[in-house]
Amino acid sequence: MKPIIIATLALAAISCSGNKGTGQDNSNTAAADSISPVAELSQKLREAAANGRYYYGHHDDTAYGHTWKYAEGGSDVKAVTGSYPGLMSWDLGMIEVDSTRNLDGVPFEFMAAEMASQDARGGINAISWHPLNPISRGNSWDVSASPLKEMATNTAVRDTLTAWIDRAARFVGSLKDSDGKPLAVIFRPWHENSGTWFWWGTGNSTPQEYIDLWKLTRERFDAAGVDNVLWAYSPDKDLTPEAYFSTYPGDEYVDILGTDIYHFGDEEGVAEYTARIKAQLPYVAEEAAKRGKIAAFTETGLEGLGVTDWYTRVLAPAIEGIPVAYVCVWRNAIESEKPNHFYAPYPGHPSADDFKKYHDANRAIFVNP
Ligand code: BMA
Repeated sequence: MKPIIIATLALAAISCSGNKGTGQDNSNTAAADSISPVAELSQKLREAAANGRYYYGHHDDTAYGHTWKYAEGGSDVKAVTGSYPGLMSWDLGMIEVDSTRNLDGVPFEFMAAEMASQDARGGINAISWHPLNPISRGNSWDVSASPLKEMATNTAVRDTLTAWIDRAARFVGSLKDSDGKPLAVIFRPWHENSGTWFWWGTGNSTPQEYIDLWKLTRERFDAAGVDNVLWAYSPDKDLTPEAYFSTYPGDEYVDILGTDIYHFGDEEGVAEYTARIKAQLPYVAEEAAKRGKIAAFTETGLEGLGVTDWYTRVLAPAIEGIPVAYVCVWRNAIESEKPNHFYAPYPGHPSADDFKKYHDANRAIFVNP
């Protein structure tokens, strides 16, 4: 149940890429062997933010891209920049029903292997979860039933959720690095709960019901002995600090304070997106610092990158000076399935040159192949 708090940090002695690989930030690795994997992960994130840098993240980066699926060495980010993202994000949706593949078709076995590879190159892995609705069995966006309103009184709902959380815990707890040692990851369940679109979100649960879900999740992971996790809390945009913290499970349950804010509407949406970031991310970072936590921009992006210099002209200036440890954009779906659903450029896209500049500016952390 204890959050990871590192009281004193020997920042200079700890490398962003630990002792695991050939990431761009390799420096001194002497301290890395003596601490637990999760403490090492915490230190990597803290050191990045303390140095004015952050891990660049991309969801499902090596699973598929705009024009390919499961190709050895495949990554749209690498194809454009020469580097893998410093952070890779993955999703557990469908693990709750023992599926071998997640909701976007990614085999869990593949995912586990890719996480080990990402770790070996000095990178980081973060995991979200879009589970089914435990009452309707529709997807995460199915709000026709509100399980959290029933969790306290309906034992069937509670038992289902508990079993589902246990399956997630089993997978997360089983993750190993390339040496067979426990692999530390960021786990970000029940995200964007301030929005109304998920069954665990606003309108489908009270703040207390949501907090109880978090507590149940932590209790089950802890009971299963899963200790390779940094826990990330990530409500959505347009929140006052009071609203942000109204569903906060508590410092003893959370290691990373995050937020999800997307850019909508290409050029005409630039000002609104920037304003949303500047209204929320600074207080998230300040509160994280006060509480001894890590701050992160847990999800963002502009679908389809209709602003071709989005990375250097919109994202980079918007987050300048805000000490977040990572910034993660969402997935590049395969063109034949969702043609405009991509958040990182692919080779030949008009924003590819700008993304290379963003990579070369050396603020965002990528890792070498
Ligand atoms: C959404 C979209 C969906 C996807 C879901 C979970 O934002 O990308 O296509 O199924 O995330 O990854």
